[in-house]
Amino acid sequence: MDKKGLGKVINENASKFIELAKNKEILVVSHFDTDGITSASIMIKSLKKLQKKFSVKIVKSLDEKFIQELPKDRLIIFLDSASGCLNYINNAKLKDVFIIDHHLVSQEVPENVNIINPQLIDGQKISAAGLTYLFCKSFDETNKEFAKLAVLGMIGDMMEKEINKLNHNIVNDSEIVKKRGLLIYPSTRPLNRTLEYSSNPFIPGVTGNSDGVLELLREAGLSPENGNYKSLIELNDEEMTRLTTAILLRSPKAKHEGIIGDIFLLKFFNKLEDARELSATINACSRLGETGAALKFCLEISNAKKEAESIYVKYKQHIISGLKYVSETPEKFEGKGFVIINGKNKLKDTMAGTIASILSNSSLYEPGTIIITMAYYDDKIKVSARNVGRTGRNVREILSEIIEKIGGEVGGHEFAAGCIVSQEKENEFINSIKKALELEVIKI
Ligand SMILES: [Mn+2]
Repeated sequence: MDKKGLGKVINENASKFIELAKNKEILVVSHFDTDGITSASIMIKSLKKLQKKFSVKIVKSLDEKFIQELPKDRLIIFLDSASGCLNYINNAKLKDVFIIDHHLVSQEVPENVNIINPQLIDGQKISAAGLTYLFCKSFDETNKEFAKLAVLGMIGDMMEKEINKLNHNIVNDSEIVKKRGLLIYPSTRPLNRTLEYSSNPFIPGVTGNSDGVLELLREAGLSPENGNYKSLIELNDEEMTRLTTAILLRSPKAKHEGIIGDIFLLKFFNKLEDARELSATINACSRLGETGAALKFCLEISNAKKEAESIYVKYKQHIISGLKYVSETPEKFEGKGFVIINGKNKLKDTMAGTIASILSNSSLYEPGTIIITMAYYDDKIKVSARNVGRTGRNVREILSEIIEKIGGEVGGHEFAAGCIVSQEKENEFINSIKKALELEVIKI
């Protein structure tokens, strides 16, 4: 490939896409996470403006069968996906394919595939929603109005803490209001509610504990006015500092820099909302299998707000009860540098990974600690593994070695991986993982 800049690759692909779309129906395939859903929403809104005929599929992951069965007569555009499936696309004999993605490209790009992926260009960090936005803006400048969706995608993929020039320009296009402060969301709602449901960050003794919340607020010298607590964005500098100090006292391993940053506020359904909250709402809908609701919410279709919000409430309750279970269960083994929580049928399998992530982002454990959660589903066990602070041993490798011996499937990468084993192998798995994790410590 010759060395073209990302901007040029985007512009060239966009004109080619518009040309091919003249007499072909379009199929949009996108990933089910916040970045994928916002990418699809930007594309849907842009195609509607062009009065194009199209359909949309949202997927959790792509496999060979799915790609094999895609209609051959459509112009297919993959968003936030497909970079790892180039061989399948080649084998499926699809005609015109476009890919807008930022995941790793592991195979050669087939000739009929037009791909926009910074990994093939200059490695700039940008969400798929950001790329989709630039793509759609390149054929219609007025698509600038969708910049806020690109920002939600960026936040969904957790890229908002170090914003590079490319993303900075997208934020500027979006009319988003930035405010410096505590990164607890939603920053727009009464603090007592926000703190009670805060799982990112998880605050020991406060998250999921309404008495703990009131105690913390009292310590910070904050009291309700006319029965209501202020929201985070209504606090003055001094109140913000007092609250930050009170939270840091609860989580001694947390760092000041980690919990302070930019709060992003944007208009959604005509109300000023916290972008992190919107992103979490979209994520919750998808995680609970309601991708349609997630998409309608992003498209700001009336009724969709109520629906998405009620799914989100349910999701938060699952998280809080999962965290409660984890803190109380006797089925928890704490070794040196690792924790194994066996949720059996008490922890929902769809929440096991989320709970492991929350614990790994919390200040409950030292960086490098490995968190393993297990949950039953059907006759199998879903295992999730995370490293606290995204540092330390390669959990994917550790799981792979065990699975090789006892059978099952592994996925993920070095700091976030998972596997599936049969329930018959429960004890064998636990013994093997304990042995492997204890052994690793000795090696160091
Ligand atoms: Mn993504």
